[in-house]
Amino acid sequence: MTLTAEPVKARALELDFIACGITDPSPTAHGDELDRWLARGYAGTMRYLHRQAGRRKDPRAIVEGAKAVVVVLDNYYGLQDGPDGRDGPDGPDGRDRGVGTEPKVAMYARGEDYHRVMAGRLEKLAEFLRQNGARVARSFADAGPVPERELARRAGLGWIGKNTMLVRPGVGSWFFIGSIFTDLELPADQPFELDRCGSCTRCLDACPTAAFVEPRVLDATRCISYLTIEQKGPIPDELVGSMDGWVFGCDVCNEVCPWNQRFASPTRVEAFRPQGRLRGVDPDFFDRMDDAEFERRFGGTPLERPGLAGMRRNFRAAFTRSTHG
Ligand code: B12
Ligand code: SF4
Ligand code: SF4
Repeated sequence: MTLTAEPVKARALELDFIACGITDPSPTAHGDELDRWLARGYAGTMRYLHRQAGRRKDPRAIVEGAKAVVVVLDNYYGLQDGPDGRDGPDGPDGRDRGVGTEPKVAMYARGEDYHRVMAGRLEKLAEFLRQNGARVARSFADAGPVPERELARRAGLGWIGKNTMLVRPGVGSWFFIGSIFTDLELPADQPFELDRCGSCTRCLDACPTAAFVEPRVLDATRCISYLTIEQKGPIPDELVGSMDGWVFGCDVCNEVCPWNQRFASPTRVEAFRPQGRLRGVDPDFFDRMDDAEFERRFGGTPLERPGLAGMRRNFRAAFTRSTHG
């Protein structure tokens, strides 16, 4: 059976993915960047990135027999919150109460766990491939050794912005990337080769912790997202005063991007709707809580990753003032 790209893309859109492109699993053109990045220690304690490097550079080693990779984008841009809306610091009245009063949670983590939300819909797309003759159709969403941004760029879905995000013309970058490795020989799209950032440097200038070493090179060990979610142990003293109220992830380099400011539109995926988990809480919220209560309230949510000790650490750092007064 021969399947063309069009029905696959149509099925992806039906499943509320906002875009779909196809590439092959051949070695990436940017393996050297990954090696340099790892060698300079920018991955910090994310040791899995070292272990996965070989497969990230040569995606043929990820799924045996795969001949094509179907890449999809999943918009998570907030439904009820406005462009500056957050779980904090804006109150229900929309008034910004300023840093130091309410915690900010990155937009991607405000709804249901995206791994689960994406997995179900990716599996439906994989099923469609199987119905059309695929013997191999394995899906990934932010789990596994897949160089997702690079494959998405190669599938024609956007360019790598100076903030390292995949940015899509007419869309911006508020989306997740998912992929399906299949043995179907689907025709590949043209890679996205243009750099649409031009002379803009807003993301580099706005980063609260100056985490960009140069355009497209992020020292993750300075990034608030890494410090609040991935890192074990204390947040370095030097950075504690720069957390700008963020207690889980950080959206600054996405928020300031003109492509997002101009084009972001609310997701159709209800499960990404913000749940306001930390709305209205005070700086001592986690200090008053024990493990059992944390598990009851935040088990199965993204906050489980840093855990109670991590969230206490994040709150202490986020509410330490530096330049904000
Ligand atoms: C580790 C990781 C992190 C780390 C490190 C981030 C980083 N920039 O490397 C931390 C914890 C800091 C992080 C933070 C965030 N992350 Co993250 N993260 C990942 C993960 C698991 C691996 C990324 C990785 O390999 N990094 C190492 C660098 C070297 O690789 P890379 O970023 O893929 O870069 C490649 C290309 O850029 C290319 N390249 C390099 N230079 C150049 C130059 C040119 C000209 C070109 C064309 C290509 C190119 O080569 C690189 C190596 O292959 C991916 C999922 C995945 N499996 O890929 C999600 C992922 C990148 N994260 C994602 C998100 C949403 C975020 C946050 C926005 C979450 C938040 N709000 O807190 C922030 C954004 C911070 C930022 N500016 O990157 C999304 C990004 C979606 C998108 N639109 O791009 C991903 C794809 C997860 C997903 N499935 O949706 N993340
Ligand atoms: S997520 Fe925040 S801290 Fe990390 S690079 Fe972007 S602006 Fe900087
Ligand atoms: S803020 Fe400017 S430089 Fe940064 S990714 Fe967006 S367009 Fe590119």
